[in-house]
Amino acid sequence: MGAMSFRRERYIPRGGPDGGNGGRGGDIILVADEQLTDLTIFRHAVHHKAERGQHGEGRIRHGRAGTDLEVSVPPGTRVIRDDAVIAELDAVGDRVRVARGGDGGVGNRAFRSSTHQTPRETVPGLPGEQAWLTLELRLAVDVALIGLPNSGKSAVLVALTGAAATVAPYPQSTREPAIGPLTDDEGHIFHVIDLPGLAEDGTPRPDSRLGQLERARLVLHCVDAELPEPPRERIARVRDAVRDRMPPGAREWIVATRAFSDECPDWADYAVETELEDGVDALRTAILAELSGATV
Ligand SMILES: Nc1nc2c(ncn2[C@@H]2O[C@H](COP(=O)(O)OP(=O)(O)OP(=O)(O)O)[C@@H](O)[C@H]2O)c(=O)[nH]1
Ligand SMILES: [Mg+2]
Repeated sequence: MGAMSFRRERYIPRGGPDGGNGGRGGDIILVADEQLTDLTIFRHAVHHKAERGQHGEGRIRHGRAGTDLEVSVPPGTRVIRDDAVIAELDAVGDRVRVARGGDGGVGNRAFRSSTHQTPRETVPGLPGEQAWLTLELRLAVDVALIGLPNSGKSAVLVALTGAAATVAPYPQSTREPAIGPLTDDEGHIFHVIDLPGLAEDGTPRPDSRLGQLERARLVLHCVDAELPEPPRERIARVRDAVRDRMPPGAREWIVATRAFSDECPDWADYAVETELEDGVDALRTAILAELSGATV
């Protein structure tokens, strides 16, 4: 708030206008904090309010600005306002201002001029911005497994990472994405995600979570080497389905499943026989080399 005040001092019988300006209110800033891994704290603390600015006072004392309020969120948080994504805080330390503090008021001293010696005008401070935000935690994803139903995505995830995922001899056995970790020699953890969601004909199912693909740096496209239908046609079908969601710059490797590594088909980059654990170590080593190289 601005202040209205006139200077009153003993030997200055008619002091000039001296009301200072009010301080502006604090902003609300979201900060990606590595200590957090989920959004559960927001279940208990829904409302966040930054400090208000201090009032201006006489003797041209301007009010102090309100302190900004920093709210910690886990890295990977996506901020949505009015159905639009306004920010993604992916890296530790990423920050975004989500609400501005209101401007402080203007004190009467600001209105003085040669013809206007005793201004009584003040402008009150404005309220700060209020916003309802939707926070969505996007899982950390480095490697995504995609492919037609029953192509061995879950089997490859389990073989590579030891994740507890459902592997079953019928299509669409996996409904929810499953995640497993891969750790390199220096202790960096990479996340491999099994992304089900394509129907038999390669079109995305309505409940597909393929949007998670957007964050992958490496896509492992699993293709069953034993099926009679030409693999290149199946590959093209899956590529058509995910084309819009392929992250720019991500690499795609074709992984033939139910195939031995020393007989890798010419349409594939790698071949694995997950039941016999053949080719799995070589694939894991190649993935880590690709990802570790990319982080330097
Ligand atoms: N022998 C052998 N069996 C495999 C291999 N890969 C997958 N399978 C089997 O094929 C079946 C399907 O594998 P999943 O890993 O469940 O396939 P998926 O792509 O996850 O399938 P959905 O989740 O249904 O889309 C399971 O019975 C696996 O054990 C492989 O390399 N060798
Ligand atoms: Mg599966």
